[in-house]
Amino acid sequence: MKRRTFLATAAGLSTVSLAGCIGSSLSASQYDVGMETNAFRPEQYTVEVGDAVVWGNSGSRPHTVTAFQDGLPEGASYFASGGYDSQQAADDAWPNGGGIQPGETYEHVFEVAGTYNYYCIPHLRGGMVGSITVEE
Ligand SMILES: [Cu+2]
Repeated sequence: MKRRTFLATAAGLSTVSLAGCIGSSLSASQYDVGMETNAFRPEQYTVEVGDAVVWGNSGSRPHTVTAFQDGLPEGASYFASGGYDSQQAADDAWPNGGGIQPGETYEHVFEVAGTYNYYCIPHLRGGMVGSITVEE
């Protein structure tokens, strides 16, 4: 019993010290598109059909990857961090769901060619938008 308590406390302490670090522990090799203050970097990214894109929160605040439903390529499936199947559902869930925390990643595999526009729910007004181009 005592040991469990000690371990739980130690885990709590290490979480606090990590949160105190500047930035996240992600390295640029762990993701394709970074998420920083009010920006996806790079804002435009190109892959081929069947490729996965990995977004990584390299900043210090939670972000989302949320597709704009309008203009999705025909036959493409909707995508959003948190796994929502519509833009409305993703918007409704925020801020209780869909967040990608600093140091976390989100991945989506693109099966249909075309251009996909997406945004970050809390930072849309700050201009945090991006696009993925999927080539045949
Ligand atoms: Cu954001």
